[in-house]
Amino acid sequence: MQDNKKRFLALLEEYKDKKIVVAGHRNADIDAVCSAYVLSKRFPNSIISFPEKMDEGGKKLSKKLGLKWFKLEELKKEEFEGLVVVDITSYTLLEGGKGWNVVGLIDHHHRPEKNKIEAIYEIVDADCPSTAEILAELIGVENLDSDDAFALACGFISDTARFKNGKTRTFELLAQLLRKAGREYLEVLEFGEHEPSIDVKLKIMDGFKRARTIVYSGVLIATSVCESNESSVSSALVDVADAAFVAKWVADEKETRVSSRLKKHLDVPLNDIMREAAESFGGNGGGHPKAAGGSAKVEPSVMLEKCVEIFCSKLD
Ligand SMILES: [Mn+2]
Repeated sequence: MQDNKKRFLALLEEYKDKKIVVAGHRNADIDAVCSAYVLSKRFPNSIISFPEKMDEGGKKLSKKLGLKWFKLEELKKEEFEGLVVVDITSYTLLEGGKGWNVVGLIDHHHRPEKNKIEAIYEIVDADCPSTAEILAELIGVENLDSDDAFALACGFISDTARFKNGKTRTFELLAQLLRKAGREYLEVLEFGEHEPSIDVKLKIMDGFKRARTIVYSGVLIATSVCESNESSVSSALVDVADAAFVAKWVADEKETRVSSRLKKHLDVPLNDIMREAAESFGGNGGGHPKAAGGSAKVEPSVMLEKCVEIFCSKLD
């Protein structure tokens, strides 16, 4: 963290007054939104940008914060000194970021081999449950205003999946953030954990109906195929199963995307499994040990079979 702090201060020092863009990943989630919001306030001449659209939780929080953002595809990189990216480590979820001068990267994902975003100041802590927590630590809760503290607390709740993971430090910082925000936990929970719409809930129920199960070595694995909301289906399935792999066919790209989740008691790194599965078909994969994803240009059933095969091989 010390080195990260040094790099963060150097980034601030060099770019504080420059015209920069703070950007998060495609389908920006609560952690990406709160991180971009709080970081952008440290750079008074910055604007916030995301590629395409946000996810539902990200949308709700950004509305609450009154966050203004631009589509990355619509910005002209020549008009800015550079890009600072948050909550993202590879270009897979930031295609439009290619060719930009990336001056900073603040993130909590494992650095991938392929498609890696390289920045002048790289501030990465793959052991940290959220980018929000990295920022709370780097900026210091005492230097945040109540809106910043509220926003980051939402990121803590969201990226720990309501504290399914987290460290002692996570809880210490969260208590400080709540105090600083002047809010009760339940008020923050409303924005930190987005209640899915009926539509999404129906998709989740559908995912359960189509689920197939495998018991291997005492571990219950569930797979399913859905038309959308694969990460919500995957998260819901793993409330019951020990591991879930949910595939979606993306017709435009002629590829399968898989979202996977793992129960806390299992110590098999899903990000490695997803990377291996996707790369075996020439695709990309990665993420976190308990929540990961991957995509490759093969049929959903083929990709799911590969994920399960690799997963089971790690259980032996
Ligand atoms: Mn995150």
